[in-house]
Amino acid sequence: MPDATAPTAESILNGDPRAIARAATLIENRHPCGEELLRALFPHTGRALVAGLTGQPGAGKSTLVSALAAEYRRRSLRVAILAVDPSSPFSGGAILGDRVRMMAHHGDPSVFIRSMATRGNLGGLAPATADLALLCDAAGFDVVLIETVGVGQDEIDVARLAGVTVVVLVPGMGDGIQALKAGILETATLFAINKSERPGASDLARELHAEAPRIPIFHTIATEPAASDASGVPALAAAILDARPNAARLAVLWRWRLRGMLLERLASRIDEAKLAAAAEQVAAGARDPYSVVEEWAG
Ligand SMILES: Nc1nc2c(ncn2[C@@H]2O[C@H](COP(=O)(O)OP(=O)(O)O)[C@@H](O)[C@H]2O)c(=O)[nH]1
Ligand SMILES: [Mg+2]
Repeated sequence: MPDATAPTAESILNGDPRAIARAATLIENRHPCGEELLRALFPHTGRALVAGLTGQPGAGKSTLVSALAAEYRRRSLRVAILAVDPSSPFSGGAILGDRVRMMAHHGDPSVFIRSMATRGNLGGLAPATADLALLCDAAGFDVVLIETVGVGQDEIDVARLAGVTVVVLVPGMGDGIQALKAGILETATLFAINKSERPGASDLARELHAEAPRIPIFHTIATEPAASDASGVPALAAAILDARPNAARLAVLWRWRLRGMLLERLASRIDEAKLAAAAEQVAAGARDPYSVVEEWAG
């Protein structure tokens, strides 16, 4: 489907910021032009390191992402930041807050920042975010940092699609570890205990180590100057780069990703009117649901 507003693959490969922003919008809206573009760009991807940072609201993820971005810029790496906000209508302020925080990088063409709203995203959050990460990869960004709130399944899915997943925790979170266990803990590549100047940081580290002994733990104070060793940010930034997934891990990631893409495509084929009619028949006892599924998907 030709679209006058769709940027060329070449403009993305050249890192043209306006082209990247327009492509990101097409991809976020699941426009067919976005997919066409990604298909052309795919052979030029695979260089970027994609890291997801997840954790409870207020853990300091945005602050930490901004600090990591500053550290990577210090190393002359280009950084893309994708901030995924929960779909709650109460989160409007959070988007604004993140924007303000990220102003530190405003005007730096080597930092691309995108806030994504999950609300009204038809195809699901994870596929759109993963596609945006590919776009940034093709556009030449060395590191893609995805901030996601580790609360819902959608967010866990986002974390699962990143090559490296940093679970951000804070001391004194009480039974927080138990709550985390359900989903996000097993997706962790690294733990960051942020606000580690607070009491309880070493207790939390002990608890985490008992729970997941093989996952490295970093102590950070994201509000300290990023370059200072006291912030713990240079060490975390280096560990993220070192955790680059190997070929076997990438295949696992792509298996999840392909499954998600297939489900997204199949879901889009469901004829809603036909579905509603069949549902009425099943509800009235005129048909059994198994034969409906067999007839459509068999
Ligand atoms: N004391 C302290 N405060 C922090 C630290 N990191 C972030 N904060 C503060 O925690 C609050 C929430 O941070 P934010 O980055 O918005 O958290 P997010 O919701 O996880 O993105 C802000 O007021 C930050 O300034 C830290 O290491 N120590
Ligand atoms: Mg945030």
